[in-house]
Amino acid sequence: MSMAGQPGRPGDDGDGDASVVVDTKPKTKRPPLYKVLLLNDDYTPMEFVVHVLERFFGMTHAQAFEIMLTVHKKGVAVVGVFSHEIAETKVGQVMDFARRHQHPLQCTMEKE
Ligand code: TYC
Repeated sequence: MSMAGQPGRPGDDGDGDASVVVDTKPKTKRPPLYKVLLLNDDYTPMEFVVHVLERFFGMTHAQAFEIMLTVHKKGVAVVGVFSHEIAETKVGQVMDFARRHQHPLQCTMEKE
């Protein structure tokens, strides 16, 4: 008995010609985003953290102070979300700046 005219599998329109045109969606994927996190410690001065947030994350003084306080109270906060390359650059800038000023401030990134 012929199976023509009885579609079942994806791409099989049942006309018996074994069509392979299945995937018509453009499969472009958005690049993953990364959260940049600032960690609390007992030694880095609050004003230094505020300055870091203004300087490297474009925050106003008020925004920077608020985020700094969140980190101080909660232990960690997301300070921005970026592409992998930009996130890596920000983390590097913060870590380098903190090291040059001999503060133990830690900045990391994680996939969103
Ligand atoms: N806890 C620090 C202090 O009391 C301030 C601080 C805030 C440090 C945020 C790091 O990411 C940080 N001086």
